[in-house]
Amino acid sequence: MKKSTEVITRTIEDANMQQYDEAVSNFQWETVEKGFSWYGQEKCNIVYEAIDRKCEEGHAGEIALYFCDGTRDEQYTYEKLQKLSCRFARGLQNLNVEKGDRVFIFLPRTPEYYVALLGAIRIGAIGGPLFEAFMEKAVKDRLEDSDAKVVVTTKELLSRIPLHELPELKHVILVGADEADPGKRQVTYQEIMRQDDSPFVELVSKDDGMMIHYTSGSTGKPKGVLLSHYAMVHMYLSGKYAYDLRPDDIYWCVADPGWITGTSAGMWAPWLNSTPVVMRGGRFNPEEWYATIQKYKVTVWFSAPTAFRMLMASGAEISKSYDLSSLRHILSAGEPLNPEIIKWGVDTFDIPIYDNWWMTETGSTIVANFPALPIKLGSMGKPLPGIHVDIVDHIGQPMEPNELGNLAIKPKWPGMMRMIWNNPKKYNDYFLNGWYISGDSAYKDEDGYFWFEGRIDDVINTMGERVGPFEVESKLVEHPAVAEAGVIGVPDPIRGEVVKAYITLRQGFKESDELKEDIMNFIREKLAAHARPRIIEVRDKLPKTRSGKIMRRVLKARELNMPTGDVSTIDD
Ligand code: 6R9
Repeated sequence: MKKSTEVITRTIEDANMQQYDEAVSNFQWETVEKGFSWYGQEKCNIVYEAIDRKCEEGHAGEIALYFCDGTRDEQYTYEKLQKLSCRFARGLQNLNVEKGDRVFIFLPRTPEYYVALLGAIRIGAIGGPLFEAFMEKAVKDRLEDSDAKVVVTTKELLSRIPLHELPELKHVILVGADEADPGKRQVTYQEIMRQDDSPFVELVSKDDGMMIHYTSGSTGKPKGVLLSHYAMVHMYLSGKYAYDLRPDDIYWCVADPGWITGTSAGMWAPWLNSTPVVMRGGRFNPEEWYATIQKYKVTVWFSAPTAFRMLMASGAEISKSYDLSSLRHILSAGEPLNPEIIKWGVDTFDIPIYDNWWMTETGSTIVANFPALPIKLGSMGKPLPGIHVDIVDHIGQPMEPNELGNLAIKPKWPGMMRMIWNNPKKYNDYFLNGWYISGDSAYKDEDGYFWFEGRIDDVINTMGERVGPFEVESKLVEHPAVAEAGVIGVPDPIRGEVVKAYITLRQGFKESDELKEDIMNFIREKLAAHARPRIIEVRDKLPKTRSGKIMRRVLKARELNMPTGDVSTIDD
């Protein structure tokens, strides 16, 4: 185990949480609940707490959202977000959208994304955030599995929604379009927004569904992870303790709202903490990223190791030509944060980068390097107060310090998923002997710090995004040249891992660079750009179990020159 012994002891002065041990020992979720207006009552709504309450408590005119994308440059107060989302909510009601219905958002990173999500959740509907880069198959799987009633999208993205295969999808709301074709179940955003903007909100039960985020496992289709309104308690606390957010901060979380980090850490945590949010459209670009920090005087910046590595690779010259002195601290999540990146962070910005470990299923941060703690470089930190995390073995028994095992969490914590949509079996598979099993292997040292080791299953983490190998394999074999496919993640210095596909070819096809290129593009165009294999290796045959299942474990072991382990079930 590559255990770094380096420690950064400097902490944030006046951090929201000053003493970690004290916060843990005195902790009660009820104390956190008392800060919410619904305390002691059964009904609530996260949109009311995040937006409306700010308006009622005298902050209506304060900026909640700054947005720029090169063409638009806009600011939204809490009041403006309230009014816009009330209009949208009424527009949905006019379409007979009801509490519990699934409303999906398939838009580029723009303020309309948030308006639609807030509007849907405002009436008790379940918001389904989708990533703009998803292609037809990925979109269809998600809309179909969730029986989505509405999708909010643009004309450009429309071609990726196979309407004829989605009979339950009743309405397509088109943002930025002048007209819509009712015969194709379309209605324009303007039409939807032609409503009264007076404040209203549907209160729902704390356990009612709030958002459904799809995420990849190692087998089968993507899983619809349902979070409840009660997750707000957790998101608020992560914002306060782990992200150390305050009302006078300017906070920029670069994650797309199509991923959990973009919603939970990107909008709910800051707004629940009255912290204004920066949203930037467009793609990664070092100059523009640094320019964004300079332009808005960003104080807290949340990004991911892949992005830090790309910035690091772009060189110190670029970073030096911008004024980045507004930054108080930086946050990271999604993949292992290497010690080199933290050191680069200290060199470049003169502040630490704080790691956060969590998953779509956990709703919000679970383990973090809190500003109140010394950072052990390479470690993910310690559990959020109020959450019991441990390392357990294969039968769910807690292990000794420094023993490698399953990173596990004691249910239920407030942000915990409430179900896997339509799939109680997949949901139950997460639990063992009273523990939630994360699928990550890790160990805990004698000081209670957690250290990440790897995934236990075959899930690939490329650029901080989860890619299910099965999804890619299923799409690969739809290509006319591909007979069989096995997909694994292989280490990459910038992206963490990249997708590598082993394939066998159908009769009549010959291996060539053009063919490989064509197969890569096929995945990019049909599934998603981030799922595209960057390496394709053609084989005569693939290692399989006798039941015909391709053994990714064997492919991976060969790739990494590691022992292949138990191959007793291999075919030949
Ligand atoms: C928030 C998010 C979850 C998986 C998780 C783990 C990996 C997340 C990490 C990390 C090492 C960290 N992961 N944070 N690995 N260090 N700080 O990323 O959710 O997309 O569901 O991915 O990402 O493997 O199991 P999600």
